[in-house]
Amino acid sequence: MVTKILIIFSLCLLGVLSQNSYVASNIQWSNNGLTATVNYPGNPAQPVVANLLLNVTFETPQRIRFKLTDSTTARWEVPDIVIPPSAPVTIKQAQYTVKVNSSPFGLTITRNSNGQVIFNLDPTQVFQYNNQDIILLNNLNYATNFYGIGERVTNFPILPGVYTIFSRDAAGPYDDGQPPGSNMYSNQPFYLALDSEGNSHGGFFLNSNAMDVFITSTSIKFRTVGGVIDFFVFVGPDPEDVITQYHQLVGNPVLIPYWGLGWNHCRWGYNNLTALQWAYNGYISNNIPIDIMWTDIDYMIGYQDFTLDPTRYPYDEFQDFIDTLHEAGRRFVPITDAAIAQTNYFAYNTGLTQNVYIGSANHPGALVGQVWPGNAVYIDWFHPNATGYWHSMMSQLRQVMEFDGFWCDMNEPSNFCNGECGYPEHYNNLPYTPGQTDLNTKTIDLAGTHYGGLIEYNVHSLYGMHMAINSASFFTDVLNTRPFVITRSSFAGLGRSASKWLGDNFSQFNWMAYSIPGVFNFNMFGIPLIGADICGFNDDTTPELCSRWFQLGTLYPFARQHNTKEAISQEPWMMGPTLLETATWAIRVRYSLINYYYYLMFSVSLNGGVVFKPAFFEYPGDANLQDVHSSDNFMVGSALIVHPVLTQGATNVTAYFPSDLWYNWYNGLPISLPYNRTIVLNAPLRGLVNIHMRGGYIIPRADDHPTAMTIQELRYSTITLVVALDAEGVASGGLALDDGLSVNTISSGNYTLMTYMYKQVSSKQGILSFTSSNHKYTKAAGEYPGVSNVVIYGCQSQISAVTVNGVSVMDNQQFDGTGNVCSAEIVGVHPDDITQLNFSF
Ligand code: MIG
Repeated sequence: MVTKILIIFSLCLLGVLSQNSYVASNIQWSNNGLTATVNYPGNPAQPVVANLLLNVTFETPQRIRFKLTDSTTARWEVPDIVIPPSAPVTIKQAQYTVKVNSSPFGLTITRNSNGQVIFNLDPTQVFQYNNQDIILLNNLNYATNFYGIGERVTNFPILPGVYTIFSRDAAGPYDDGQPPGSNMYSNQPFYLALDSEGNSHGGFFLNSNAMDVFITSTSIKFRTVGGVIDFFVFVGPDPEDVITQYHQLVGNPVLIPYWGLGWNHCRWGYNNLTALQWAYNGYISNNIPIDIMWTDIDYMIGYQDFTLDPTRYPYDEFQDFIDTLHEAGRRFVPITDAAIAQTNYFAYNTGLTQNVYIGSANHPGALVGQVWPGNAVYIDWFHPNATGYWHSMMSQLRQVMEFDGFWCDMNEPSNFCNGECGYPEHYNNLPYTPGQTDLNTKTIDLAGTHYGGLIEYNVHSLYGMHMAINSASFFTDVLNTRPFVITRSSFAGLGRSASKWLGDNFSQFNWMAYSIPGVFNFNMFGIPLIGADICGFNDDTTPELCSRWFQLGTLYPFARQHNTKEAISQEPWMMGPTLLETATWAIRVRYSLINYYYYLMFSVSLNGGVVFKPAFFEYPGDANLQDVHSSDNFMVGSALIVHPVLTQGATNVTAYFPSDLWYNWYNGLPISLPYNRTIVLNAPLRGLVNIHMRGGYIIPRADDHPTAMTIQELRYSTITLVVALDAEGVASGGLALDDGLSVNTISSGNYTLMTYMYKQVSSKQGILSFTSSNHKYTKAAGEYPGVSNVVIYGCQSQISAVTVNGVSVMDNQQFDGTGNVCSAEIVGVHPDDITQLNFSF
């Protein structure tokens, strides 16, 4: 009885506290939005921000922004993230409608095309605006799947629950006892929402403070400890629309160097140059392609940034090694940690002179934390000297170690103490604590002071992004080349400068499976060059897991093997013949697709969007893909679906195929009808991953993929156009040609975009046309020599002739009647001269 009363009493109390007591008045409409005052009348029981200003802007036809700020006192707002609209739109142009409820305050945003409410600040539900405890609820009232809200190891969609956003050096589940879904390195307060019919919309909460996100089957709620409410809603209505609308706001992904799509090798624990050379030579002697060699913190003197240990990595020999890589068209990437060792050496001393460190009340010049080198200090990226300092450190390092890309680690920023080592913590007694974990855990003092009066409490989660952006600008501004910068921590907007990997994972099958939602999410966040440590980082891998991970991971946009120093060797030749063969084939499959990957990366840099995606992006109305089969498969672009093996001991895979025509990528054999069902496919461990090509697409396959040792060589390879026919006998695809390195390729237009279109005109006749939407790139000698073969999947009879302007250009043909695959060898035409190939059957 007593308990019952207590429960009822506390429910009432909760009800009172969670009521929306704000009232909107003075609503002023303009052509491009509205403003209103939103006040808390009377005497609040707790300290609230009583006088708010609401500002709603129709930013683009598909994007609306609403902001709630304190009308009396300025509060912290995240700078320099979003790209403003060129000009706001009028109510007539907008594809949404906004309504404000006065008392209690409420706000709804509706998608005009179908009348669906896509944001509902519900006047009957909680709304709170306290100094360190702001609650914003989007109460949709209909069944919705939510995706995004990073960074965490997560299911896809996110299961109902509470999810924290605050940069943390933690590997998620099984690390320091945290459950799946706990907060990790990055801050990505963006979600994609999908109803059961596939209508999608999105939301982005531009706020850098620690927050919890509460997800139910019909709502999403944000609870943050600071900043303002600055919220963007995207109307969709398809998932890919939502993502391009979001990328328009935070920036399209940076165009990475061509070589960055190559195969990467890394491990922690190559303690000297001999060990690193051993790894490289292992690739060469086993005839395994290798593009990019990495070094972990092993190269430094006592883990001090920007130093190179001359005993273990002798300067001259090391530079010879890097020269060898460069001469073969390969690249080299070193790690750099976020904190500078507090030791009497050039990097620390220069930073002190230039005043670029985060300060604290205890140590005004430089707040002290502890990481690998012992005591360490942290860069204040808001200080006007920070960029110059960082660039000059990178230049000095590059004089002894000619790197091509940069790896930014520990930039949450990580600290082995909680707060400033040896001093009391701050902000560890908040009215509300996201994640119910002391926010100082494994990071620097949240009272840390930054240039311009900023405090670490507000800017903590921006550190990693700033480190990566300042590293990227060294490549663009100092070296005048495209950035290949891989960071662990990120914030929204990172992708327009830099890229990311998923951080420390474990050598376990479930971690391999979780990498797929991870790669999906970062594609949505605008960071398409993303991947997980292949074979697993922590713990010992097995030949089986490592082989399966190669089959999957070589198809991540960013494909890198990495390993902790504690674990057994997992280089492709170190675990027996199954791994050796499977790994080599897997890399070569990637090579066969390199033109396709580059085209996709180029396209998203131009237009926004995703490269590696859930199949529901292509089939939003297919309930099976939203649910059971949301992440046991993935698509690369629109043309390929992949069904990797994700469980131990399996030798086949239950593959779901959405409604379309599908052909085996390797040999063109069709998947038999009907679709919209699962089919059991063979999936041998010592073999190739199941990739199927969708009818309606053309992929330019690199001919030299079985022999090339670098992707650089594939720039000089002829291509086979693989044409997969849809039910109408039509297919199309593209190719992006550029120098692969220049910074201003897109702005200067110095590229060529080829489009291939095939049409089966009749059973006797087909036309393959070549057009280019931009034909500006002048190829270097021997580059992209053109089409050697055309292969048609879904072909009804053999090709009898291929002609250009009536002249035969066919040298050879083949037809496989069981598989309906026909092919023709093309001779005597230069790709730049052809506009059309005519096929006779
Ligand atoms: O505290 O540099 O995520 O990839 O090998 C560990 C050593 C520091 C964490 C990175 C990992 C890297 C490791 N680093």
